[in-house]
Amino acid sequence: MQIATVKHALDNAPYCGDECGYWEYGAKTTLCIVDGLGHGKDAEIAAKAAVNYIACHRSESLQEIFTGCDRELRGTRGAAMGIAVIDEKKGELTYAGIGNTRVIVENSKTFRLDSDYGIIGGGFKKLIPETLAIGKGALVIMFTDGVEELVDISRYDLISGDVYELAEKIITDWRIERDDAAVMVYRMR
Ligand SMILES: [Mn+2]
Repeated sequence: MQIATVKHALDNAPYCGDECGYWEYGAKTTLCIVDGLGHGKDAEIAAKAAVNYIACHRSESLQEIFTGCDRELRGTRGAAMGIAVIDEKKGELTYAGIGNTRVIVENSKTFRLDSDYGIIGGGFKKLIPETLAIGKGALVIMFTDGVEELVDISRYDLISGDVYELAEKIITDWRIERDDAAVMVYRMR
């Protein structure tokens, strides 16, 4: 697999409230993107706590991870969070999210998957993971609301372009000037 993450803090601040994480183990890869509410140091504390929690609990189900992370982040600013689990052997991606982090899956067709309402650290009512079949060369692009929701990726070289260059282009062309921003791009081998 290829993977790239790019972050941009509002006003080039030393803290960034957006955070990404990824872990590969066997044929499975877990990707996460987290947006600590607002921006600045307290947003960064919440986002890092969420990524640390996922790192320690990634073998659990998405339901368990989201429930546990929600508990873990009580007392912080709270966060929006999206997690994609990719099983390369089965050719399957399962996504769940709470709040306004976003995911686009490009696999000859373009899919935008939905997140559910709520705040990690502030509670959520329901979490409905979605599973998609994906194949060789599939792209998964996850981003926070510091990037335009309707980002048009059709203008980029999605087949053979470098994932880091693609992440850079997306954040450069579609970043919103009033928030932190983060983009993660994954390409299946
Ligand atoms: Mn944000």
